[in-house]
Amino acid sequence: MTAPQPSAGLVQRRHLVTELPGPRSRELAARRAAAVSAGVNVALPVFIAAAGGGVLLDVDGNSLIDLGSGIAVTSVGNAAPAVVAAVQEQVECFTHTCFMVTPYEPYLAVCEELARLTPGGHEKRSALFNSGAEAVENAVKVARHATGRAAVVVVDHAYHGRTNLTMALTAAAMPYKHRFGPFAPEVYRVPTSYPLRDPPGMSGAQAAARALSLIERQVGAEALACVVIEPIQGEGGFIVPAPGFLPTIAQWCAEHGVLFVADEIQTGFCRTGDWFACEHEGVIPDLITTGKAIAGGLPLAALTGRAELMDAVHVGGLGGTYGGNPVACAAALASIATMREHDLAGAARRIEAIATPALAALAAQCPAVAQVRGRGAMLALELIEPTTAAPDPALTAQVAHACHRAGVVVLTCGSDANVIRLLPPLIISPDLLTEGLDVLTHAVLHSG
Ligand code: PLZ
Repeated sequence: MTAPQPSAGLVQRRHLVTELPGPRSRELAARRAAAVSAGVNVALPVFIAAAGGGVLLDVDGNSLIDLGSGIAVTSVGNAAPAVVAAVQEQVECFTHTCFMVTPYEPYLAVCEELARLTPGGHEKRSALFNSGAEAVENAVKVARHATGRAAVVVVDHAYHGRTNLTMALTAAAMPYKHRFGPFAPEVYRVPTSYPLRDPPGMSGAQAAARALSLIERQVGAEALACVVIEPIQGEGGFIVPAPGFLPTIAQWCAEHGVLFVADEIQTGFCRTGDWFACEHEGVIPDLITTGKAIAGGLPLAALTGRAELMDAVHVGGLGGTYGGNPVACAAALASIATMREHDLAGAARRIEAIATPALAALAAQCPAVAQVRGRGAMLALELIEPTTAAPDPALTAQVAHACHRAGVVVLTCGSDANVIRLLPPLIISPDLLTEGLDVLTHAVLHSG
């Protein structure tokens, strides 16, 4: 399978012409401080002028390797030619009508694709939104409406968004919840499966039993509308649950009339080597939220679910001014076509095949690397202080900064901010990926 061509004109290489951030970026950072809320953080204060394929070109002329995809969004590449063409074509026809006022076909076509691509052969319906958080909120609305129950269960290290309800679903106080309460009620949190930190040998089924016994004792199935869960946890640390954890939870949900909601906003659309991460263990969610990579960089998110649940909602109960904007839908159709035509799930598996041995070799040399984990092109290193095994957020920040200074964009994550995560565009060339991994390896070996 050939990779799609990155956008014309941007050479796919790392090339630094100034220190990072360069003078022009520093000027803009000063303007930023005077105009943008300090509450909006920036990982790397390098201002971007253009981007294409797997590189970011900054305002000083530096070309950086992108191993973050704008947090798992530009999986088809940045400014992917097919997305750019579809957006241009749509934007010249019309930019907005509001689907709730006068509808248009691209919205339908996206919902048809979601019905085809998401796990399970059952009849499905979708609704489109602007952001992942909005999709998750609507999943809870539908689950409560369809079941007539109020309680929602989430797990440790969960991340589901920054709106009031999704803050309640999100685990970490810092930075997401600190002094932003009170939070929505009827949200209950149980332990997840975290193989590195669970008792040695704990199976997925045992971790699920630990969670389910708490749910049964402290919530009760008859009060519970849904369990909301990321099949591989994103912001919380790229935590891959032990095999059996997700199927056991899903099975219990099915037996108790509780809806299993998969939040695949970060894992979905080929990132983990399948269209959706749930497929890896054959789990079929009742409701699934998607976003990020669905539209190749335009804001779009979706809630897809069993037809009888999604259609149970009263007419007018779901919606929003911009949800399923026609330009974002055109971008989504082009992104999905690109993923299908170029087998980007296979591309994610090939990225794993290149990156995992390199990261494992690094771990073998460096006792601070407690674990290499992830699946497909969603890979991570958890860093610890080797003598105490305590999480090492300071080392993690140093490693990320060293990569950034060298022109490689990596992100961090984890409830303890001690995980380096890799989310390269799925169309990244093997050479660029290998160069990025070399820079990361050097940064880990020379930090601390
Ligand atoms: N669910 C699983 O990963 C967004 C958040 C970045 P929105 N993750 C990146 C930040 O610090 O705000 C995310 C996710 C999962 C929901 C969301 C929320 O998606 O599009 O950011 O609202």
